[in-house]
Amino acid sequence: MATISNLQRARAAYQPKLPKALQGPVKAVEGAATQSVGNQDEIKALFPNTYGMPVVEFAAGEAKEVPQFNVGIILSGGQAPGGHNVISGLYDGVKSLNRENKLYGFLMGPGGLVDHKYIEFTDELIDSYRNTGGFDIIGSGRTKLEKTEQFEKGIEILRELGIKALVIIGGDDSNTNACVLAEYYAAKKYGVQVIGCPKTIDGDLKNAQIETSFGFDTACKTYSELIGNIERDCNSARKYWHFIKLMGRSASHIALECALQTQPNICLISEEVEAKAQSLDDIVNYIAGVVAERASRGLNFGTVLVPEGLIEFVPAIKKLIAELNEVLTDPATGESRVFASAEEQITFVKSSILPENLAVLESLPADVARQLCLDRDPHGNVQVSLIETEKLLSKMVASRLAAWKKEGKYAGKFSAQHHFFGYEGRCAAPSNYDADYCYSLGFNASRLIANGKTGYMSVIRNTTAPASEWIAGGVPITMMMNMERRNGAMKPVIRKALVELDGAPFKYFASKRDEWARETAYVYPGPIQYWGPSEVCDQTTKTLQLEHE
Ligand code: FBP
Repeated sequence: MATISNLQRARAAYQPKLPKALQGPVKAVEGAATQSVGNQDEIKALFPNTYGMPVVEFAAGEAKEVPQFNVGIILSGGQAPGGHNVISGLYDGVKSLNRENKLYGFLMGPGGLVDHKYIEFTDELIDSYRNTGGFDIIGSGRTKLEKTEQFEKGIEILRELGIKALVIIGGDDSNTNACVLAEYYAAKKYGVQVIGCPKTIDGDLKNAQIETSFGFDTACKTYSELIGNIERDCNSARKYWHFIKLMGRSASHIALECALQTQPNICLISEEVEAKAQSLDDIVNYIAGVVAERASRGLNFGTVLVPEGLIEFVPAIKKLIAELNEVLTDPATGESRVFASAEEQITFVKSSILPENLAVLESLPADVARQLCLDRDPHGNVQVSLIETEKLLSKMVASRLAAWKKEGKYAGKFSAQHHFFGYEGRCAAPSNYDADYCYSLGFNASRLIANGKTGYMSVIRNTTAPASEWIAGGVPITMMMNMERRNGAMKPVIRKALVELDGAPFKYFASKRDEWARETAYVYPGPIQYWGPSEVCDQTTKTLQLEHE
């Protein structure tokens, strides 16, 4: 057990705010029947028991006696600030309905359910994790919960512990699996409800019903603090170009939000690269052009933000990755093919893909090509966080500038520093926004459970308003689904939200970026503040503010 810091001790006393509707007894107000966002017939056929359910909103209701029940919770996937507050909110919510209710946590992710590894939460344990970052209270994992055998192993322990409902905290893939599990248990009439909760620092689990995934706010503020510090160093020494890669897997929400907060010289947006069908060469020319223009005015320094997933969005590389995903999946089992060695896997890949994709693969630096051919996460995603795009780009920019120098087009100095911010922000102590939002999501889940809901995501909306005006309720997960090709087959999945090029956050950025490239217009946001003026402590992300304007 780590020693408790003074900040953690002081922060433990913070009582997260709840929406007004959740401050007393609630009644569920149900809307009309819903439809999935795409492929309605297929999704309906796959989810006959959980399709079409209404959106639910909680309003003040009458106090009712609720029979004793137990709940289980799982943290799934990458860490995101606020996970402990979802658990403490759920714990307080469940206990407020009946002090005898119990909350169990399955250890190290969905695998804990399958392997029957769990703990029971106590007041003491919960109190020592309130308003802290991390997922270490029970740990997290990326085991995919998708097979009948796993669901059956799960029901054994759920029955043994008398668990009536399971809350799964995860991103789009984990919530998709939560929905499949809800459907399975409903079809089998096992009497166990499943509720999802929107987590991911990536910010890509959002739609008409979900304003933001939790953790995005704190992670972006943490990265922006670091970027601001680098910008200030950069503007003090005036001798380096800093290439900063930011996590976010596919979507560029984190890079965009950090750009809005810190006003760097360059921020690449993967979705724009794809929409404009840009090649790596186009991107390198753009960066080198900005470097050369600033150099012509004696400014041999700057900052470049690079979204983690960039490489996947360069159309030629995207085609290559799509084919790699196909050939690396065994069509008989739908699982990843198994090879005796990495070399055998690479040889197999090279002999199986189309000549034009092989040419793209071979044009990439050897380490990047190798990375693309090898590791996948359990959901079949390329592990983009392992690809050093920031170094790849700066190397290519350096050689472009050297060529321009020979041609007499450039006479500056180019010296690069590299950074990758990802893990630095995922376990930060939650901002006031995430502390309140997560606590509310967890507390709200207890009300969805008490109202007998299954296959729902816990949802809190209107979060740019003061917390008391937030709207609490639930949305059927099937409503967010469509069919997409995954690992060589069509699968029902929650649609991932990428940066919208006609959305307000990107449009604002696009209107400013030329000025930010030329001028040194840096903003230094400083560290997250927990106490002090509201305009310093309680601001939501710029993304959310612009989306709500
Ligand atoms: P989740 O979507 O599971 O929340 O994870 C997000 C993320 O942090 C990505 O930004 C990153 O690409 C990935 O996890 C890294 O995964 P790992 O923790 O397994 O290295």
